[in-house]
Amino acid sequence: MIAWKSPSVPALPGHSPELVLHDTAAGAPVPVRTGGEAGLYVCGITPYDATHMGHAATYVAFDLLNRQWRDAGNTVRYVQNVTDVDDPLLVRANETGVDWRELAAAQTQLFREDMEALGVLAPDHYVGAVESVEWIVPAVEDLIARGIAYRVPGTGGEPDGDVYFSVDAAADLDPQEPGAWHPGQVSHLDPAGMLPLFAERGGDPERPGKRNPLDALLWRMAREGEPDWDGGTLGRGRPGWHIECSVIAQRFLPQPFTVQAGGSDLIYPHHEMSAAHAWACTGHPLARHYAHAGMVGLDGEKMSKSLGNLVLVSRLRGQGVEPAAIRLAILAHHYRSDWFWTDAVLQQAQDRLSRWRSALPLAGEAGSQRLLEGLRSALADDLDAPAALAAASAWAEDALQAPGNGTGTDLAHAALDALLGVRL
Ligand code: 5CA
Ligand code: ZN
Repeated sequence: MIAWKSPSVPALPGHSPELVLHDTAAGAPVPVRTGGEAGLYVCGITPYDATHMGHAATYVAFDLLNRQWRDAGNTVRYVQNVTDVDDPLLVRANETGVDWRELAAAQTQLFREDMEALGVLAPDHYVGAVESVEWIVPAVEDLIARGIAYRVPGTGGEPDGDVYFSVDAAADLDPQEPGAWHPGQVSHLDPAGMLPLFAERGGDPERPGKRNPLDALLWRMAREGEPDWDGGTLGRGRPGWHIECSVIAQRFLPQPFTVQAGGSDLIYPHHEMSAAHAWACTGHPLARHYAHAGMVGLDGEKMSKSLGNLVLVSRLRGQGVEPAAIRLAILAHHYRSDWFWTDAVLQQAQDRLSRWRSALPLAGEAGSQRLLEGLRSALADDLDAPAALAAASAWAEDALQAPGNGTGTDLAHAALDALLGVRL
């Protein structure tokens, strides 16, 4: 699929230091060694409703990662998927009487417009689940042939032949190899901790015939009223969710690539299973590091399409809110923290933006150099956007109190644009 139009990124003098990033799998901040070539996969939307502030916060968070890497001199290869066929999308399409393809296309287009407005750098490969079916089928056939995946008989009117991934068989593959996947590698959960999350996040622990309740669906056989595709020896059907991201990442990125990212709701089972699938398919770890953004909520609950408590980026834009202010409101929170959207958060961001704008023409050379260094060191320290905003606000207050001659205006403008994605 086509992505969206990337904003230009101004060149800056010098480079950012090497990034230290909190790695969920390591459970600690770790130096991210890229060797000059970084690979990023950020899990994309399931396009059945418009982009809300939680999605926006996740994509802005990893946009900072992309920008930090580039400023540190890396070439970045960035891949994102669109889960353009999955249960929640089909349910919403049925409820509203809209064709699922039209729903997905319309919401994906709205997402593109939101990302472009927010100044998020576009992925190099933007790949739909539908487009990836032809790559998923041989991967699942191979897992069956090697005894890592198995078919489950139908019960209660379900068709025979849904294919599941055996987590136990995957865990037994070369367990001594460095980088071998083992259950809990990404999430650090034990089976008792996994079970409720698996059930809550699209899994089916109770499905009769599974070898382990935590085995994940790889291929769902065709059912009346659901779209299906040619599955070769699997039979007609559609892919499971985790294998979609795993196969797309395997196809468009080297293995292991640098960072697999998404919101913290994806740690288990999605990223745990994507990593397991990749290890089982190729004998290589999926990614070197796993990074997760906190959950944004509204009125005391996680913002989610299923709860319906949404602040939509497109609605705010429609009300005339400037996208740069939305971006600053997001950046006022550390990407790993959970936080709630409020009107006050947006007001603060708008005030901050206008303060920076008043300061810009007054900026002196030395102050803008300090700003650049402040932004760089904040971002290199686990993408600490609040610290970066504090550095920028200190820069603005200095310039307003002791106006310079504008010799730092261009540098400050470029630094805030390139590193924070905020164009004054
Ligand atoms: N299509 C899958 C990923 S393959 C999916 O989770 N889609 S989604 O539309 O539900 O979410 C898109 C991205 O936004 C994911 O990275 C998800 O982790 C993140 N996300 C969802 N809700 C929130 C929230 N309330 N706060 C922060 N991030 C969120
Ligand atoms: Zn994903």
